[in-house]
Amino acid sequence: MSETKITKKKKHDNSIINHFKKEVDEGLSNAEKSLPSKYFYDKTGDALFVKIMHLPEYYVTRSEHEIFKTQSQVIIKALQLNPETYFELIELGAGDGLKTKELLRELIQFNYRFEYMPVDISQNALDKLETNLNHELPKCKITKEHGDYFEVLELLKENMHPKVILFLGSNIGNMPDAVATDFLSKLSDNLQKKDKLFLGVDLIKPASIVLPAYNDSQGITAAFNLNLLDRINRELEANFDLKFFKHQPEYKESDGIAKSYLVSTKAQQVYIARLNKRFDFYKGERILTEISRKYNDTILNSILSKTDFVIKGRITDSKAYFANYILER
Ligand code: AVJ
Repeated sequence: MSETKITKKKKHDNSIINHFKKEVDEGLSNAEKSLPSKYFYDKTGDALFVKIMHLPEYYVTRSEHEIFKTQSQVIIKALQLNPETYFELIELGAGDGLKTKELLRELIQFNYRFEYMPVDISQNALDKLETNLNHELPKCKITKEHGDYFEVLELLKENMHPKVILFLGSNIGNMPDAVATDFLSKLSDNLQKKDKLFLGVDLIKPASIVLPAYNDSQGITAAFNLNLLDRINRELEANFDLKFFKHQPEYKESDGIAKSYLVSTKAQQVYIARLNKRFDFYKGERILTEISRKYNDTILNSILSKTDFVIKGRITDSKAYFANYILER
């Protein structure tokens, strides 16, 4: 007998929550506590991230947006797109699609034949994006996919249409280099010879610029980080007292990795009902909640050397804060 749509959805939801439980349990049981940053993005987290993207200190989005706004024809040329050849434009972690819209507008204006496929971990963000695009760019054909980056790889094998993968916003920076290497290898294994990856990365620069981007004066990034504990409270029936955890960002230009922690400001115990477990925190103990790696050509090349991707081009903003690389396998 075939399953109903509702049973399927319930099963899907169950598997998401079980995954969440498992990863929270593992992360908080480690000697050095950590939580996966992908769980930032619930409804509250999405809204806070939209605020982050507009913060004066958060140069990341603005720099990449400038590239899309002022160099969309350069992008189209670099991707060797042809108006006659149908292609799929697949965006990993599409979010609100603000930057991509600049490119979509240009492609539609010049009658390129393509379908836009945004992928995101947040169903909420995807639904909003679809509504917005139907309104602003009604000619754009859009098919959304809900899931994390790895889940979506399989989808790429479904047909042989030429593909352009957008992986923007330095989202790859949330992965440790070994994970990024593994992910890019798997991605290239799922692509055909002439397919392209358009990869946006934040470039290594002084701490005086990077650190404020993760420690804004309005405390939005702090709220974004702390929302992770609140989400655990809500979804896993935990009792984290947010008063006693503090946002703590770190960045050294010499290692090029911004890190966000939540510090326990006193010795305390937290109970997570849905795990039926207690977790002890000593005063000053930290949970690593996010890494945001910054890159240069050397670092990127060392990652790519273990994959089938090669660099075909590089576009930067006027301040050279950010780079979009064109990669081909
Ligand atoms: C969306 C992962 C690129 O790491 O800069 C912003 C997320 N975290 N402020 C980043 C984020 C804190 C962002 N990425």
